[in-house]
Amino acid sequence: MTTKNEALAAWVAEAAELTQAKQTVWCSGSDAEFQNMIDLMLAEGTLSELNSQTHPNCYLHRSDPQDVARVEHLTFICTEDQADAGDNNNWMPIEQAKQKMTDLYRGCMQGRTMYVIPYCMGPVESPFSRCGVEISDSPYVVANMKLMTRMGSAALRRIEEEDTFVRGLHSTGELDPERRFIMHFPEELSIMSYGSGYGGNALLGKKCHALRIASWQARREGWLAEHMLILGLESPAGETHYIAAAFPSACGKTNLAMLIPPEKYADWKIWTLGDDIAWLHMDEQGQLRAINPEAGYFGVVPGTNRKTNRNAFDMIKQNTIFTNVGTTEDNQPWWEDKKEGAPSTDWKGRPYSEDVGPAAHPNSRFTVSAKENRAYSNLAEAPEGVPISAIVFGGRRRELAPLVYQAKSWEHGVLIGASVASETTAAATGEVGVVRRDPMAMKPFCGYNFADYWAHWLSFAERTDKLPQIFHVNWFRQNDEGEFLWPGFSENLRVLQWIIQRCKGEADATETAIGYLPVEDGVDIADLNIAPDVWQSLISINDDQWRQEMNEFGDYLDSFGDRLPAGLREQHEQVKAALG
Ligand code: SAT
Ligand code: MN
Repeated sequence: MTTKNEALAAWVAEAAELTQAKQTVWCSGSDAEFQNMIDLMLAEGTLSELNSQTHPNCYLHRSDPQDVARVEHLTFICTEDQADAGDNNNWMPIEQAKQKMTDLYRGCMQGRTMYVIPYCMGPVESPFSRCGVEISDSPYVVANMKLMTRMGSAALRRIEEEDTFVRGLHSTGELDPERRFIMHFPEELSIMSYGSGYGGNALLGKKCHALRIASWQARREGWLAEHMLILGLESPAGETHYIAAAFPSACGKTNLAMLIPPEKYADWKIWTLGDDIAWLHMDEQGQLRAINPEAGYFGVVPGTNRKTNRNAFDMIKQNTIFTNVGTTEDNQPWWEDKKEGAPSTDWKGRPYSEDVGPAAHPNSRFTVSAKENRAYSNLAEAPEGVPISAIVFGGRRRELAPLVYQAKSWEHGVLIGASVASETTAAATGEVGVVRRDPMAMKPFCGYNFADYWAHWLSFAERTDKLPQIFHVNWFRQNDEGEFLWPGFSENLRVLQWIIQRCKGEADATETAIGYLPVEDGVDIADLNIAPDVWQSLISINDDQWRQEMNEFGDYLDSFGDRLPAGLREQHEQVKAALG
């Protein structure tokens, strides 16, 4: 196979010449091709089969131990003008970045196969979808892209019709952290990635395209590319409301998107549309609609069990690629908090021993097609997407942020989104557990200056009066002993119910300086055994702490200088004034 698109053919030829690949293979996206990749990796030893009785079609990939997470310090946005990338991104001049990457790519695929992977982010028939082509020398990337995107011939046909696509060149290189870069060139819709085989660094359709490049495209074209799950909440009466929620990596987006209601609410239902990325467009009626550009899940494995996420737990029992988990004696995958079985081998392939570290890497992952999820919404493939009633922001905060609060307006909601801060997780290399600013959970993923991004968010208020309500949640409050104050997981349904009631104007709330909070009996917790003082602390705010927070946040906003939109500054002033 090749292509009738000349620009694509020329770029592929150029890459083959530069990398000196032994051969070029165009990926069709067929099941047979997927199986070929699996067989190839099994033969190479980069993949091993797991217990086929308990886990049919499940495989384990052990990555290089130094290549287990996104590398934010090696990720760059390269634009003509540095200010367009903003202080929120690492920046390198375009020519310098290209030179660096060209030097790395030169001859890097000698003796190797170069795969050309056409893909479509979003349903192939959706006007909101966008296509790309990833060139990679990694069969692991081909197999994962097959599970994570609409990959192959149908995407190529669309590319040939549209004549526009995002170009991503990837090589695993030597996996040397000193020779690893993830470069983005939003002005020319291209990505260059070298030296890592890890998900967010190597599956270029995901964070590189669907967030960093897409956020740039979205600003130009008047839509939003966000780090959000999408779920549908169906009431016993059969009424479904759709919610998009942004949390930083490894803060429970997958768990929330697949939530199984607690027993008391067994007649409610959550439908998954997406667990990581949402593309939001305004329709002709001024309603914000969302599609999930992805077709699979690249989820955090540790912590997944029958109780925390039964749907995921069952989903990953077949047709799943595991990366960096441990194994049991009978070769089943094993991870911390699985609550079943016992590890015998750790993620590095060594005999498991508690004192050497966890069996599964804390950022070990499963890759699986969304179709394997029994809660997959039948609207997940709808070209027009689903109407969004509420946007929810959240982070991991031991203290400060209450369980849930609602913005007073869209503009105030943008401020709330911009003020998201969260404890860091194992999803990126670096220290874990330190609070950092992560506006809209997009700190690692916004492909341009945050100040311009907030202005873009604010601009939606001028275009429609039907915008979703905006909320903030925090499932992670702790007491001094480090115990969680809120049970989380299934019980989060109760908070979602309050959110939808608020959207419908059916629930009372307490107005505070930071937004509307639930009244004492606003969220049904009667059967949850939460002490009254604990509940009070979950649904109230500490003015002193918030004054300090708003001062610190103000300094952060100041760091964006003149580019900061006046509307955001105003919102900040208002909250500060209300706190007194
Ligand atoms: O590594 S990924 O970017 O694919 C997952 C995540 O960190 O959210
Ligand atoms: Mn993510």
